Amino acid sequence: MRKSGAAVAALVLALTGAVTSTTTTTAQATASGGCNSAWPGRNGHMYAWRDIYCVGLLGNTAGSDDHWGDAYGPFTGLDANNASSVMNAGYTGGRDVVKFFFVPQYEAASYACLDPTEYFADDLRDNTFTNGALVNDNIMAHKWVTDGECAWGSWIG
Ligand SMILES: [Ca+2]
Ligand SMILES: [Ca+2]
Ligand SMILES: [Ca+2]
Repeated sequence: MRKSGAAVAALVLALTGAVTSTTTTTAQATASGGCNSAWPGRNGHMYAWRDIYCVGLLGNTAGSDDHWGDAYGPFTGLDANNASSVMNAGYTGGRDVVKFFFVPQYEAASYACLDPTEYFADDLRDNTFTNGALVNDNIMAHKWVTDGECAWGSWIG
């Protein structure tokens, strides 16, 4: 489906010419460009935004926070169950993976991991925790870990 859709799109572009082609390219660049423009360079921090494409910063930190809905740490109150895009600008090596949790207190059965080489997950609506729940609007804690603390199917992007 995807390939035939792309072929149709290419045909439409070919038929309608350069004006349509330019418009389409600009729209796509804006959509994915949100997180690309937000990239700070490696600074040891993780980031979370309320909306997809890194819009509406909820917070950023070099540390971990075991409860995004409490009154303490870098993420508080309504930050819980709100993030729709996240970024890992951590320095590579050691505990360089951000592990996100479905419930507070780093509960082991339900998490998702973001590798520093992935840079960011600009739309969490197509990502799930290891318990199958959607990551979007469901993150309640995060912790810096080594990649050995993340199972094969737990990586998001
Ligand atoms: Ca907190
Ligand atoms: Ca959200
Ligand atoms: Ca995604």
